[in-house]
Amino acid sequence: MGDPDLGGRGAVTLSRRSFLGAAASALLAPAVGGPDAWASAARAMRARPVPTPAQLAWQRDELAMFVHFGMNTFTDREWGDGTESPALFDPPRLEARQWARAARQAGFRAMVLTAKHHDGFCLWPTRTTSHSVRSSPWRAGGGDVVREFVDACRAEGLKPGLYCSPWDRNALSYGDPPRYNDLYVEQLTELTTWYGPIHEVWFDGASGEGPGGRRQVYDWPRFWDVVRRRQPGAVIFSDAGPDVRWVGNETGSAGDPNWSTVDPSAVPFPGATGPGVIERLQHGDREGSVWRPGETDVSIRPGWFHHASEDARVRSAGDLVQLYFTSVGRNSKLLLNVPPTAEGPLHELDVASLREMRRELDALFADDLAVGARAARSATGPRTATLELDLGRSAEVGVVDLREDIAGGQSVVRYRVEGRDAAAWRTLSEGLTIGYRKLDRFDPIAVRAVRVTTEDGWGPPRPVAVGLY
Ligand code: FUL
Repeated sequence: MGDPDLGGRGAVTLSRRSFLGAAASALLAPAVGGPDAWASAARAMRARPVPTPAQLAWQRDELAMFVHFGMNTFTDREWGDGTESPALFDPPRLEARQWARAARQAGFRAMVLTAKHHDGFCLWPTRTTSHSVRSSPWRAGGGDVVREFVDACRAEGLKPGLYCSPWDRNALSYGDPPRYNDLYVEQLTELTTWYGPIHEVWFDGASGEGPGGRRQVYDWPRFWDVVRRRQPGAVIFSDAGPDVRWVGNETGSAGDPNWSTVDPSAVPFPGATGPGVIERLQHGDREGSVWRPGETDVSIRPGWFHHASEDARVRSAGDLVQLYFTSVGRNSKLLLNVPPTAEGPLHELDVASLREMRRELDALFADDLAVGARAARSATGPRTATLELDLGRSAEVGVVDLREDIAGGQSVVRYRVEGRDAAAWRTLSEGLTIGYRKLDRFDPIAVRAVRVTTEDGWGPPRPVAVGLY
């Protein structure tokens, strides 16, 4: 669907702060403080949507690795047409543990594998079709990539997720809605029952015609119901959620602002088009009645699958860091695709970029200047507040890291960050909404004090944790 562009990453700083504990140095809270103020703030938020535990865990993971691997890896294509011979699938050195190790070492916490792409070739020994690894020469037809993938994820402490394309260019029943939907439900059932806990199920919005131009009408409620019943702890991704929404492009850039709340009627089903759809996916809806945070999927290369011809076009670490800022740093989660080669492993160039991205992010977020700062907070109105941080010395700041405790919902509607060295306050950054995390980058400037103002919010001001780098 798209053309890659910017990028992001991130996970390390998450554990460095807790909202109610250490963040005392940097909490923007009701001035009158105390349990009463907190309770009334919580009451005011109660009517607003909040994340489920699965959505919350999904967001806090910050980084997931997308793994596009399958028939296209061997045919050097992006979209197969379903006529490919299973004989082509034969990676000589497939080692899913290498994928997972590279992901973990780069700070990723989850992975999503294309168990089936649009060409219909199944990476697991499904009972629904012979168009699968079972008919391939790989491991003499006895292999199961999905099994090796989930085992590798778990061995490296990562959460496995699966993508199973609804669009299937191999299935003869595609375009005969009840028949194909039955087949697809069976495939989903296998994937969600054979492999233990799956944390995300990814429903792609791409779709085309079946044999003779027939159109397939998907039974989305039925598909989602299979996942809900078999994997109640998983989040379901699609343009229309229901748990996590597509962010509207594949360039690695979430909207700014980006609300995790949506109006569910704006994008009623995956693949819905029309005026305003992309805009809604990008930005969510400040007044939205449903919690459906955006996931930013983008590839480390121009294509989703590995092509040797693109080996010189792997994103640089700097690019990946930028992607982190435009996804995680805009209240989204980054799903970064890193495609294995036809040999089996990830390409060394991709792994090197990931490693360097991790190093740069660790260095960037190593020293939080807000830790130990003297904090003074005051509520300035029913929905406004300020937090002033006195750093006690002059320090160069180039990144402001703001976070709301989204377990209670997304509250801040408008904020401003100002800094002062000797002279008057000057604006460092400003924005509309914060959410899980908002990262603002600007030319580094020397400051002794920083002031964060919530200029508007839903109900009484709630805490905002501040990091300065
Ligand atoms: C798109 C697909 O058509 C691409 O091949 C890729 O899988 C991407 C993540 O989603 O809709």
